[in-house]
Amino acid sequence: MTQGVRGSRDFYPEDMRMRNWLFAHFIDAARLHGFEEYDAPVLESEELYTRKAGEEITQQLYNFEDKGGRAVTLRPEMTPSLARMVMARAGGLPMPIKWFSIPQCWRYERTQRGRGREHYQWNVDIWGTESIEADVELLSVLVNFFDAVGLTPDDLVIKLSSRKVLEEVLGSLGISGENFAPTCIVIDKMDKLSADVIAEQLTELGLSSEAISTIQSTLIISNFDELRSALGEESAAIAELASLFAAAADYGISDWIEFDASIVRGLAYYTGMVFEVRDCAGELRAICGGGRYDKLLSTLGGKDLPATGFGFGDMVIMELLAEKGLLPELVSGNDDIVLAHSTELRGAAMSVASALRANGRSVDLILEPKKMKWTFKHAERTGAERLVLVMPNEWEEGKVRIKNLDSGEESDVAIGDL
Ligand code: 4HU
Repeated sequence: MTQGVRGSRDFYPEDMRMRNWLFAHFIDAARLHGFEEYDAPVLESEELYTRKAGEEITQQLYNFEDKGGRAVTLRPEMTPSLARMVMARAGGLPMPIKWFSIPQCWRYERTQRGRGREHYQWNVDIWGTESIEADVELLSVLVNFFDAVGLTPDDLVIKLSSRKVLEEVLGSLGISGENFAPTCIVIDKMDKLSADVIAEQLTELGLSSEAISTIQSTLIISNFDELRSALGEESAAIAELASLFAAAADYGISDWIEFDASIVRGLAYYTGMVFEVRDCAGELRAICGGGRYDKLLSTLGGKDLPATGFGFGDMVIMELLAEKGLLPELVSGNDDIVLAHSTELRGAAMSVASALRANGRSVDLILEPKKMKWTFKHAERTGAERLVLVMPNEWEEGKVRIKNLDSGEESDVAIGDL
């Protein structure tokens, strides 16, 4: 028996209806904020992801050698492809750019099996502006999406901080430069690994026990005023976060957002705002995450451009929506089902179907002899609006019998009036 590739999913029509429903909401929220869609190949050069900070995403590449000996990989995330596209047109793109995409991304994890190895990840990014308004615009896109699918601040929280918080704390301890990103990657794993293991990994990065305890006492701050006392009024991180919260208030989305110093995210390239969305019950993994990454292009050999964005996977959100009873009942929703009463009328049924289709109706023409009973069941199952019956006496008068499946009303309609 032929099986699909391990960890990959098939989408049957009922799955595809649900996926398209979700993606339509992704697309709507982005379009409502003036974002344009882009795409890139799922296969990329492995070197696009050679970052040495110890990120999970670069340790789990679904990579291989192609027939020309090139090291390639299925993309694990979209941001480097986007960076490559922006860099290739550097100077030629009118900034800022606001782009979104819903790429399939792949991972090949070395640890447990039976876990998903692909997902679709809605990506929304703004390039070319350092303004905090761009970061808040992204949060507005998210809130707009959550609103549209029926989620509220009782269900979800956007936990937010800035990498500059940790940068300032570590800077005051004399830690800066190349150890910063690896330190963030370790800190991101704090809710998965024990305090001992975290301390061990931070020690390996050269942090003193004093530094480690300072980090720990900073990360438990979940109140912005407390952070302000800890970092002081002169802090650039404080100024940035204060203007972010002020902008969020103007957007009317403050109820969704909570400061949390423990948010650092597990990607090496973040430089400013970082956030993730968690379910309030605390049962699920992060629903989405993102942040500002102003220095990514120089790591790829280009000239830096400020950028901010988020990635939003299709799996955890579907779990949450199912749990909250917010998934719709979807049917194929054809407009008309056309049935020939007998074999002699099959040609007539084809011409009726063509006439309806020419008028923009979606028509499911029954392709082989079927009983009325089967056809009614089929109509109900597929959620059709009308049943169009091609019957001998009516056809002779140039008419078809149309039954409205909602109201049960029946009428004979002239072919010319279809
Ligand atoms: C990730 C990347 C690619 C595929 C999957 Br499933 N997950 C990281 O969350």
